[in-house]
Amino acid sequence: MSDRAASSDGGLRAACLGTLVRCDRGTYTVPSPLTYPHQWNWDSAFAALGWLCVDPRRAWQELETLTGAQARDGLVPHIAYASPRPLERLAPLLHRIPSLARFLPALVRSRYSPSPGWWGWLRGRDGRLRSAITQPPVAATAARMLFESTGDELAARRLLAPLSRWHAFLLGARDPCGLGEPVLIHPWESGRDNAVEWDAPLARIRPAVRVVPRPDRRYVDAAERPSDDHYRRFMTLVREGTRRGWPQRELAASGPFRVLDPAFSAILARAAADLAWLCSELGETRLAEAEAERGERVGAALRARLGSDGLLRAVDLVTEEETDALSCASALAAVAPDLSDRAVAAVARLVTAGALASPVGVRSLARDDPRNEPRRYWRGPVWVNVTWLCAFALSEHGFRREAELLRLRLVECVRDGGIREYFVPASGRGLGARDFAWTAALALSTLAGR
Ligand code: 9WN
Repeated sequence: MSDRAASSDGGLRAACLGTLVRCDRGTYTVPSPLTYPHQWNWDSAFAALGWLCVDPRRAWQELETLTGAQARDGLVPHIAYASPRPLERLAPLLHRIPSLARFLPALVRSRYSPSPGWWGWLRGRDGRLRSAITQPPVAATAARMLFESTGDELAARRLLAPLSRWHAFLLGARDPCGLGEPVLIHPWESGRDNAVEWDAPLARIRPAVRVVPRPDRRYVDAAERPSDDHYRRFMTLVREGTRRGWPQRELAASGPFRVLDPAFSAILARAAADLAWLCSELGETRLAEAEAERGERVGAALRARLGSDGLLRAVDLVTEEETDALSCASALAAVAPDLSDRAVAAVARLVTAGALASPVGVRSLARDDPRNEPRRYWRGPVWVNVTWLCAFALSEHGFRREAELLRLRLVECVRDGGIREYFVPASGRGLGARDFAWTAALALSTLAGR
């Protein structure tokens, strides 16, 4: 399939389905076969919405597999690694023998960096190797959508406890000072790795890791990926966390990188409210109350720090300074259920006609920001999941016309730019990984009128 997906809706649907099938690993979906060969957290929630259009059983399975990788403390990891290949199976053993440990990079070289050893060979409930950080908790909202469409009580019930434990972790260990929002301890947790908001907090991290494996650049142009300087700091944070044994509460209270991300918080506020609804539909009153309380707590924290322009911004907790950047995080804040009309109207303007608007969807960074790089990852391009979440948020708040406009732009974007990872805002050219699962899944869902 060429990068240009298809000219008709039917053709586009078929192309998207083709991508989902190529990313399917039976019980979970990889974000992209070449660039991201494992299971990622929010990617799977979006993939589930794509599967819902063609195979609802497979959609539920996606979320169940995701929560299977949960850690004992409730964290659902940002990556659950695919079963190691035969040679890779030796890696945890070799790691213990110093003279052999140097052969490790050669064994795990070909797939993705960081490999599981960087995190200290951690395992989830289901035995899979996993990372030690999390990602935006979209899964409960996806579960609610699956339930509304399929009514499958058995499948929904299996997710209630793990999702609730994850939310409890985010507002427990990850909120040691009672701010009402989870503290993110690595830029990867935001899902917007090299966003400009993280430049200042990352600048304080002295890069202790000098040589970083970059298999990501085998398939994607270096100009479209985070820089080496970013990667040295990302990996330094990982190495340091592993050296300390990942004390989640301590890292959130006094670690070297600590931020509040309005996008992550808003997604959690919505997820908790959706899980409360699901629990109450299934008669789980105690869980429903706990989740409703969590959702309200995050919502109140967000409302309390709305800016004078009606928008929310990221906070660097080490300096207690708010970022000066206007990024898609401010737009994604509208995903929170209880925001004032004024706040939602500010977002609606911003994404349809303001600094984040483009003909192909919502920009990751304001058009006139001097740091804007239209080709570089989260520093300018349009991402389909962001446009989709903004459309969803606006429609939930009753801004139907604006939501519809974003949906039209999303479909045009994928039809013309291909099933790629992200897109140049002005031209719509598709960039980054090919055969990108959430682009396919969310285009399918939008075409289905969901
Ligand atoms: C690090 C898988 C993930 C997405 C993130 C996106 C990118 C990883 C990377 O890919 O991050 O987690 O290697 O760049 O930023 O949002 O979940 O698609």
